[in-house]
Amino acid sequence: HAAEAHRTDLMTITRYVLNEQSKHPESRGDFTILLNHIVLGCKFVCSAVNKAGLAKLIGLAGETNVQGEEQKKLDVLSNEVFIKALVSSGRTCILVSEEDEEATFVEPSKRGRYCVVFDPLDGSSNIDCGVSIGTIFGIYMIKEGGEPKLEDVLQPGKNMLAAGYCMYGSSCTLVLSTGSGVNGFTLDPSLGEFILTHPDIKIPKKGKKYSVNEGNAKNWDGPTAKYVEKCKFPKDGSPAKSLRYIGSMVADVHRTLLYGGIFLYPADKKSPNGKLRVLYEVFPMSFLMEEAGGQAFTGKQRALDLVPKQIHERSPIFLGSYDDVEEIKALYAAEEQ
Ligand code: P6P
Repeated sequence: HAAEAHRTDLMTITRYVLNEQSKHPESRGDFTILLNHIVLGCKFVCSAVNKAGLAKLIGLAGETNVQGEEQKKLDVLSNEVFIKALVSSGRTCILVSEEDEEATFVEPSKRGRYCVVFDPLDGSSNIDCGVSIGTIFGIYMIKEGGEPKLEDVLQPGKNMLAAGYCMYGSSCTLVLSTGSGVNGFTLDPSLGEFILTHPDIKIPKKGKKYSVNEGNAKNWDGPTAKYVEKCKFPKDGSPAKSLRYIGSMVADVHRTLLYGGIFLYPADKKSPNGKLRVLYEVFPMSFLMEEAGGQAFTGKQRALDLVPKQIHERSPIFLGSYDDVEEIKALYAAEEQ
């Protein structure tokens, strides 16, 4: 009967969030409404990504985004969808998107207490070859009442109330944490609902895979070079780690979360702060890793302790299995001495 009950007692993401809300009797349901609008955005992008090949949505839009990268039509579409969904929720006051140079301050009549930072379609350079891509998001509460200010989105990642990603691949999987563990939901297209498929995800304490762009090896600093060398030629006779690198952060992080191991985007001589963006790549993934029992390190400090100064600033990042990140922390600490 348990299996039967499981099949008929569908735990959807909406029910899950409502359950979480019921733990906070004082809450007015705003957070639930906000998350429902994020979920709506993910469903729309999932459908657009799946049709992209057919609908000729791929291919360059001819514009370039603030990062100076060729903007593909799906980028433009996804960004617009999320901005509109978040504003229409009536629960947000500041939005930061990877696609927009400036933060969006929501008009007063539609304002709420939450700030959302997001990358609407991370890894989009992989769209044309069918590699999994994804939406990454993080949610802050505005610091104090009154006029929303840029400082409200320049908070350390540890102040996030929730973070998650939606991966558009062979299936559409939304991984979410609201601060009490990590849960994975898979879209059932026939229902149009995200169903709980990965309850209470915990990352293995140690993994057998490392994930880094080896093409940057000539520019790595000492500790990173030493760590990768150790992965390939372990001194203690343990087996070498396997290299798995997709080049799409959501896909690389999702595999690391489920199978264990470590994902690295280090600083290098060309880019002293690495490549990944603090607010909407490093923080949400670090939040999830810590909630799943892993950890996230910048080379200098715990990633979630970082206080950003600009909304598009970058940071090196090492995240994944607790013991694996511990090893690279020790190499950076030794470098300090
Ligand atoms: P590289 C994709 O463009 C992205 O922003 C992340 O999704 C991914 O982890 C990283 O860049 C890949 O960068 O330099 O290895 O191609």
